[in-house]
Amino acid sequence: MRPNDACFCGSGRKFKRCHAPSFERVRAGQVSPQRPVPDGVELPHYAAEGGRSRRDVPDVHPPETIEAMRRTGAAAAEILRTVGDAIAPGVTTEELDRICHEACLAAGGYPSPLNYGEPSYPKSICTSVNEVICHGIPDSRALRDGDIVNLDVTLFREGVHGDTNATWGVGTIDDLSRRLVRVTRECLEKGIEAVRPGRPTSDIGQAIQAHAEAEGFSVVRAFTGHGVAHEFHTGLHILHYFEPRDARVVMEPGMTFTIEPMIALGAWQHRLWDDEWTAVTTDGRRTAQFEHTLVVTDDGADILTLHPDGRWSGH
Ligand code: EYF
Ligand code: CO
Ligand code: CO
Repeated sequence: MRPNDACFCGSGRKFKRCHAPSFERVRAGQVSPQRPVPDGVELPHYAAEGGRSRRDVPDVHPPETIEAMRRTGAAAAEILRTVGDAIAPGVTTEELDRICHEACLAAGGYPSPLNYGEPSYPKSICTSVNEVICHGIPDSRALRDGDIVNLDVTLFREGVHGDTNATWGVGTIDDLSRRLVRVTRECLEKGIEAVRPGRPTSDIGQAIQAHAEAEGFSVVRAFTGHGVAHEFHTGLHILHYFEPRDARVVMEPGMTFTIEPMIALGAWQHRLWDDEWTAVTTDGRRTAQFEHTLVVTDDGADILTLHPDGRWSGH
């Protein structure tokens, strides 16, 4: 399709003024030096030297831990909202990282992504634009009118992590991107509704996959929800598609984990950029994601990363 052709979507507008911008691939910008963390901040074990989470830890927690996670989760939700409020055309993802980093410290916590993993992640937030599925590294690229951007915030405070993310449109976005963002949020809602003690974790992926595919979208397979509490990631994996082998893992009251579906317009397969972190779709089409940290209750789930005003971030 050439720039002056009528757009394939039937809008009657020229391709260049309609869907062409959403076919442009995201290109990496410059990554600035790591931000300092002042003395006195409570650090997770990997903060100084990098490294992964300890996977072989319990996923069911006592009430004191759940209450700490509720406080940390609410603070993470407030930070996500604060950073999201700064989204606008022309704002760089590096500026969003600065806002997140400072907000985590101001809240008396540590931005969990900073120095996490092997090789260690260099920033305090993940910013994933358009076809970037997850783990986008903030850089000098400015957001553009029509982009979609996911912000993934995790706060470590009181010895526990609160992990939450949401997707926003930047300026005015096309109808298909708007529908992708809405359906992705609905996928997370349906995943949360499937949480029930005594039921297998595979119920969650089954509910999410059914909704995404009924809407003509696909579910990214390679990245999953995870157990979370004192460690950022435990050995518990929450798949966002149906996997019968997951029927062996049964949900219990006090169990804490994230659900974080990544839903794609086209192919669900991914590849990594040369930075070894940034995951993109193989066909370059867009994805969206929403995430909450949850606890299994006696009759369902509580969202631990709910904003104190009860509203979800993103739109
Ligand atoms: C290929 C990391 C990145 N991993 C997971 C390190 O659960 C998360 N978000 O909801 C999550 C966030 C981050 C993260 C931030 C940095 N990492 C590890 C392994 C592979 C990878 O990217
Ligand atoms: Co997250
Ligand atoms: Co997560």
